Amino acid sequence: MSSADPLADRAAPAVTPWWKSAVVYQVYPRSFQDSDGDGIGDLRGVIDRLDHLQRLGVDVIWLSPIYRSPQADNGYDISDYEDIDPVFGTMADFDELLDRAHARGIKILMDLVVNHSSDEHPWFVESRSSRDNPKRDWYWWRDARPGTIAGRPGSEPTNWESFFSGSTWEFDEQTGQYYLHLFDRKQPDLNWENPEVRQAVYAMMRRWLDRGVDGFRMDVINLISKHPDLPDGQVAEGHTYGDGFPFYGHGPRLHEFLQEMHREVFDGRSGLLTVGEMPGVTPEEAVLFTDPARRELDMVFQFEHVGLDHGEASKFVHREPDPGALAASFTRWQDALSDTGWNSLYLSNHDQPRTVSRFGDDREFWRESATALATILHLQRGTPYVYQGEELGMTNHPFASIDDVRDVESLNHYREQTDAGGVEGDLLVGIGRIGRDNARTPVQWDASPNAGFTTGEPWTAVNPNAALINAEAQYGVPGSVFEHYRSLIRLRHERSVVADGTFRRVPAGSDEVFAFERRLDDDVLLVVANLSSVSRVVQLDGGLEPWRDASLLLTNLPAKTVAAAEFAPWEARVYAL
Ligand code: TEU
Repeated sequence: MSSADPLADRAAPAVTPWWKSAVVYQVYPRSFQDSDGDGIGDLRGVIDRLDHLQRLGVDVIWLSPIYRSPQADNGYDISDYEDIDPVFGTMADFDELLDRAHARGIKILMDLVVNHSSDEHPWFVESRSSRDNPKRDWYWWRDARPGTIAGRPGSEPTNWESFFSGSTWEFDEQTGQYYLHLFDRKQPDLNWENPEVRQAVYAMMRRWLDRGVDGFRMDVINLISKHPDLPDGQVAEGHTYGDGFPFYGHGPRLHEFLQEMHREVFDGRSGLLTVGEMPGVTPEEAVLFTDPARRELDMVFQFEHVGLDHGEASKFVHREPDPGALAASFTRWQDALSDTGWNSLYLSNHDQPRTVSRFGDDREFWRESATALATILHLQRGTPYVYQGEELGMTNHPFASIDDVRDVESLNHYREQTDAGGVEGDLLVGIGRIGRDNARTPVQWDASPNAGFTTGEPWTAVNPNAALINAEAQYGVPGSVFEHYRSLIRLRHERSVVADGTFRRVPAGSDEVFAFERRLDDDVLLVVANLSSVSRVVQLDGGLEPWRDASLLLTNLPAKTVAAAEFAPWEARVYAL
């Protein structure tokens, strides 16, 4: 940063922020625990399961949206930012959850979805009511492309493709204009150019903080600043629509908006956590967003490693990643944010397939791969996020028919592809492998009917392996996926080298062996994991010999001698000097 930069004078915080040694647990309330038998998880269900979270040892709950919503995108389409959807409970339930979590030393992070609202939000209802409504400019309204007839295919103001298939524009008959929706047509994009919009959002955020919440996970926050001219995007071969990302991703005013938000909402408050979800963010940009001196965000969710298996045409077309691609990607991010900024660490969330099915081997080495992946994630430098059920090794769901699919992204994709001649069997392969419904099957608590999730009819099917894979079967069982996660979380809390040490990848003779050293003064850890389903002889730079006197802090297989160079499939060892 040049010395002319006014921000350069601002001292970075002197104390280490609490979230550097914290682990966050994501609750997707709809699928976590149902308390009233309607088949949909709710806030009282979360309260009932706080014991599980405390036992696991997590510090923070990130609650996916529980606000009032038509549920077109399971709550990521909000019609009232300051009320609880009746399906999840009441504001009294929320306050009780907040109190009870706090009493156990667990913080609560709210999901903040302000790139767009629901089309049923009163702001949008007003905005669409007439061209001269005072809220017209709160959203992105545009005329049809010049020289075309409004409402016809091809007349959309830009050629951009929606994240959820089709155009990003929806024609509104009543006022004869189109509105922008980067996601579903029921999720119109808010116009952040309008200062009234920004102030309304900041005021809402302040009220949640005043209520006692501990921060926000900010949905697609890198999309809030659009290039005001909205230029057409490039159309890749075989695509109908253009790629608008260069014009709506990391737009010209993004840093300005985030700094303004920081001033208006977070200045003068402490103990909070902010994490921005940023599809398409590069390591260079991530450093800027998370440099404490710039006062934007604490950390971001990057997407590089969850895009490694996406094909050119779309995420539903599989691409086989190079061997070792996951470790290489993590290393790139560790290196990029080593001095300035901070990483968030995750393998899954409510938008991704299940970790062990995607990155591991859920057939032959289910337990081994689930625990190896957890080990390499949790022992990197950064703040780890656990997605509900990941700590149990939950797997992808065997979707047999499109009738089992619930997610708007998959259903829109299915509709678009069948219109173009695709057939169910073929489309289900992609949806089954990468679709978001995999992450949204109910949490498997025990071997009882519906896995203990509900006494009613679950809104989406329970995975048929629930009798084998469930929390009850793993509590207190040495070597279980759950107990392994517990040990990893405890390590982070107990050893400052895990939270604060430097990271250095150590070449180990194979791209699929992820070996790295963490170091804080004299405290040194070596993590070695075989991320493949074949045995490998590990050839560390300098060999394992220097570690002969080390202790094995943690393993996921019966311990061998410390210096044994042969690693079984998905074996992971953590050495301490
Ligand atoms: O997701 C944003 C996003 O870019 C993707 O992860 C998206 O879910 C999709 O899978 C891309 O193929 C966030 C939320 O996490 C997601 O649940 C919402 O549907 C979306 O924003 C819109 O709010």
